[in-house]
Amino acid sequence: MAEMCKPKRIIWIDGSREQQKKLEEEAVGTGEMVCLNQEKWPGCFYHRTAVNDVARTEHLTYICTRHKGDAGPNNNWMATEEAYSIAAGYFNGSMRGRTMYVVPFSMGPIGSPFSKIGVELTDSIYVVLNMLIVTRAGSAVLEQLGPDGEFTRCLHSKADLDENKRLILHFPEDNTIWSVNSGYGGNVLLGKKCLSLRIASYLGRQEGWMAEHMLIMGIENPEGRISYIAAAFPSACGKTNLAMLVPPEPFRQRGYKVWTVGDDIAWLKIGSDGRLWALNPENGLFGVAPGTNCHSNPNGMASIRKDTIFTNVLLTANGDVWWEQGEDDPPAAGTAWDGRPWKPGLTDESGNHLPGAHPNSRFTAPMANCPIASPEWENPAGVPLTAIVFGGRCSTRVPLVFQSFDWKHGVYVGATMSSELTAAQFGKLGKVRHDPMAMLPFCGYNMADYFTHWLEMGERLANPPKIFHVNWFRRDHEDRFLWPGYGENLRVLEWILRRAEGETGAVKTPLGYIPERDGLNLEGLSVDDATIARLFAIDTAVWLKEVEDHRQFFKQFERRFPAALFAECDALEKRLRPINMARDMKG
Ligand code: SAT
Ligand code: MN
Repeated sequence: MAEMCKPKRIIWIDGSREQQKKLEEEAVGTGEMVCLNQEKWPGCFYHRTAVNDVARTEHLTYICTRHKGDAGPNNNWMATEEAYSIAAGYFNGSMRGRTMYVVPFSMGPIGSPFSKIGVELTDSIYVVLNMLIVTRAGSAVLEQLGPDGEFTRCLHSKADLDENKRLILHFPEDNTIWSVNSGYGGNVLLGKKCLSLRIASYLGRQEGWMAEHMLIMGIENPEGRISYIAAAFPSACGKTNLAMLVPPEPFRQRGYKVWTVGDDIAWLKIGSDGRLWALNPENGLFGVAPGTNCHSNPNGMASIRKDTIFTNVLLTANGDVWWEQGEDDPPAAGTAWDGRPWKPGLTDESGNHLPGAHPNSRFTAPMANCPIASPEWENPAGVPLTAIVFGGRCSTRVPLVFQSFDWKHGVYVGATMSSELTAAQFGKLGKVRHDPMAMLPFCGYNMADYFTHWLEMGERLANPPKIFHVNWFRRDHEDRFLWPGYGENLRVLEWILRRAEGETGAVKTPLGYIPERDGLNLEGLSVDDATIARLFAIDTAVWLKEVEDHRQFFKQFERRFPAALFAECDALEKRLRPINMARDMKG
């Protein structure tokens, strides 16, 4: 690789604080990072990416396999040899005059049977400093690897940051990732989405486990029993906030507590007890800054108080950072995410508001900073799941919460998830797209085979978690959210746990089970009956159209697609037909 990239020198990352400090100083020296006001932000730094490089570029992200069918219609595909050869052209001499850093890292606690090792070669000091936070990196990983252990080969070069030559390539058959001409998190911190989701999902299918785009949290009830939930939502739909939720007052008083295990990725394995166990392979948080404040996520705010890297937020002359819907009023002046001078109220030629922080600006913080990090978050065995929750951002159709009838139906509910696009991916904001299990951009193989794998996992689970769907984002006619969200979401999670543990009844609807009247604990919350009715309303005509849309979506996978999920379409359609509905309601 060094021969191809031609770096000036090579540095091995040992994971020591001394080396990290030296790299921080060097990055500040070259201007790649800015040292923030150390009184207010101890150990914190700032970085700005190129203006054309601020979110994952899904259209430049490829799964490279010998056969196109193995990547599936859910992925961009390139033939293995062609991909290597095009990218080699871009990598050729790309590190000239630069340092190549060798970053050995472990996803999952070093030595855990769950964990996977990778080695990332990169010419970006920013990548190194981020990897030191979001993964466990350094010499201890090499020791664990031994002389002939298997690892994911990760190569990254900023090259010229030329977006016309940007490629994020995954070679699952070779356990290899090549990323070139980008400097943005999800494209370049190769342990994260590239390894822990795309490559890991592929390995998981071969090895009988699953890699999922899920947060993991523990909920402790007043008796001190902790139950764990994993929840899949697309990027920028509130996974970090939910994972760190603060219980609403009446719950807090009764002794409810939340414990964060992970905020983005879960690796799921079947335990010897027949339950599904979840591990967070990451070591840090890579969260969206805008909207993060002491109301939306006080534990998130506490997590970024020190030793954090801020990317593409607003920077002030005195080393402070700011973002929209953050904690404080905007500063009188600063430098915006795109490097331009900024002041409050700034607009472009057409009068559009110009934000100081990019909507997808991020913080990178050690998980250990999180005040409610679960004592189990580094348990090499993971935590046992009571429930899996799917969710998306849907303004209209989808009820606040429903439970699937069984595992198979739950897989259908996950497979038919859709969500409105957010700033985390290039594309039109608000456009609705199918995003099965929130894995559309992250499944490293044909999703037809992925659904089959989900179904097979269910068959192997003697005690499967129950599967639910939530939607915090339903709106009224005036476009206002019907549900208050944030901490109040615990009310829904608490119902989910009671339901999963068989402690409460439910009402059967065509979509699944919903809470009985007074089933949700709404103590101390002023949501009227009419609002609750709207939150749970199911428009049959709309859902009948929706089933047809599910079928069309499934059809693109052709013959590889599992028939069991088409059967679920038929079953849902049948339940939605009025005559069946009347009978179901009675029975
Ligand atoms: O892809 S990132 O890891 O940069 C963030 C996300 O989209 O979830
Ligand atoms: Mn994510």
